[in-house]
Amino acid sequence: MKMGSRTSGDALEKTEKDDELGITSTSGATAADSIPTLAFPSISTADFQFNLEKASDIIVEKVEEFIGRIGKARLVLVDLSRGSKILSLVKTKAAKKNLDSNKFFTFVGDITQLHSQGGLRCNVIANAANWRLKPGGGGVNAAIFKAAGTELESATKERAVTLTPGKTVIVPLPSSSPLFAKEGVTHVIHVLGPNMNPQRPDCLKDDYTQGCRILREAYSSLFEGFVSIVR
Ligand code: AR6
Repeated sequence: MKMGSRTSGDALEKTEKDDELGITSTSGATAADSIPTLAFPSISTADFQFNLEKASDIIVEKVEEFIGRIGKARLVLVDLSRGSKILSLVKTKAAKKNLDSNKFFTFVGDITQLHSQGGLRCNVIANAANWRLKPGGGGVNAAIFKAAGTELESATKERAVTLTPGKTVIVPLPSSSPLFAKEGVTHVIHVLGPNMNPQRPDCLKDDYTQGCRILREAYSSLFEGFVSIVR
């Protein structure tokens, strides 16, 4: 199989160097490069230990709710490994609902290197943040702050200093940030999801009524934020 080509059994997943429109300009840029795209990790499902079945239901439900409002733009759920359980659950559930795979798909790669390593240009990326909006802590938060340099930290501080679960903050990335220069990321949207991990602040102690409500709120706010950027 040619790398990056779509396969029928894998219709909702794209891989490296995917040139889905098949149009390449003389500069090497593809038409897909200019499509506004939000890449987002699965909020709360690793360090925050949120149930994967429930999270995948919510991701698909929220994508379905917003897909009609994003025009030509795209939503892409990203995870690091091919064996990602959350990607496979979401892919299966999205296919069952016949969600348009040009507008929503899953992608295996590092969210901080989607363009340089994966050939997928995403102008907006989401971060699974912590409540203090600080670098470090592991997971995707540590990776994004590291890749974006100190520019993201200062730009974040100008917008907010803390976040409550279910809320987001949109941070325009200065063009001096390496993530802007190398990857073409113009905005980072920090999202604080519900926490089910007793070792982390605000643990919901297995209260999935609250947890699901907060995760829904988080995705609504994330997708609203993206809509406001692309509008
Ligand atoms: N690229 C793409 N996906 C990633 C990357 C990456 N570089 N790194 C991790 N993931 P997590 P949470 C996936 O734990 O559960 C932090 O310490 C990962 O496989 O980053 O919301 C913060 O400071 C998983 O699918 O976020 C918070 O305190 C998804 O990203 C806390 O963790 C989210 O995993 C937030 O926990």
